[in-house]
Amino acid sequence: MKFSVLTLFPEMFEIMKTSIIGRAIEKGLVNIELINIRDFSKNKHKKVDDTPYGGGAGMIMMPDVVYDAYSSVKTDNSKVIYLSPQGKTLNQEKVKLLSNEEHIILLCGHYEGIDQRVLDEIVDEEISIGDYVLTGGEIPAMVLIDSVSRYVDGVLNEESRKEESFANDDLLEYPQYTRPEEFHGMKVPEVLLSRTP
Ligand code: 4G1
Repeated sequence: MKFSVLTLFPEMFEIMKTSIIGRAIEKGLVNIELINIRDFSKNKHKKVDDTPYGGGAGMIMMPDVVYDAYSSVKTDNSKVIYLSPQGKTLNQEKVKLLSNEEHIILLCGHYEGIDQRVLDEIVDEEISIGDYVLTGGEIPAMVLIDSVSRYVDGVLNEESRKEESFANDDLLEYPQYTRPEEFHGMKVPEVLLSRTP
C-alpha cells in the first residue's frame, strides 16, 4: 500500500520509520512517499502562503503550489484525502475501508488552511481525527497511516491478527497484567494466575 504525503514538514514523518510501521516499510509492505510542498513554489523566496481575501488573521496556503505538488504524485487510482477539522471523524470502520485503497494521497494543511479552490478540484474526501485545534495536518496524517497500515497483509504478526477479530475490533478489552505477580501490594487477579506467562 502506498501513501504519498503532501506536507510543508516532511521531517515530522521520520518517526514513522520506528516500530511496527518502520518494519512494514523495510519489508516493502507499506511505502510512504514524502513530498515537500515548498519544493513546488515558483517564488524566489520559496513562498507557499499568502494573506486571506476578506481579511482575518494568519496565512492561507496558495492553490497553485499545492496543485503542482499533487500533480507530481497523482496516478489513475489515487484517492486524495485532506486532513481537516471540518472532515468526518475517522473511526475503525473507515480505517478498514481505506486499507483496500492502492494509493492514498494525504494533504496536510498548515497556517489557517488551504485555498478552497484547489481543495474543490483535487480532494476526494475530508477526514478529521477529532475536535480540537492543531497547528497542522501532519499528526492526523500519521494517525491515519498508522491505523490503516495495521490492516495491510503481513504488517501485524499472526497473534495480533487472531486477537484482533475478537478483542480490538470491538474496542472492548479486559485489563491486562504481566509479571511480577505482585506490584506495589496489588496482585494479578487469581483467575489469571494458572495461565501464562
Ligand atoms: C477550526 C484537528 C480550526 C485539527 C476548528 C483535527 C480546529 C486535521 C485536523 C481548527 C486539524 C477546529 C484534525 C484547526 C487541522 C489547517 C492547519 C487546519 C491545521 C488546522 C476545531 C488548524 N484532523 N487543523 N485548524 O485546528 O488540520 O485532521
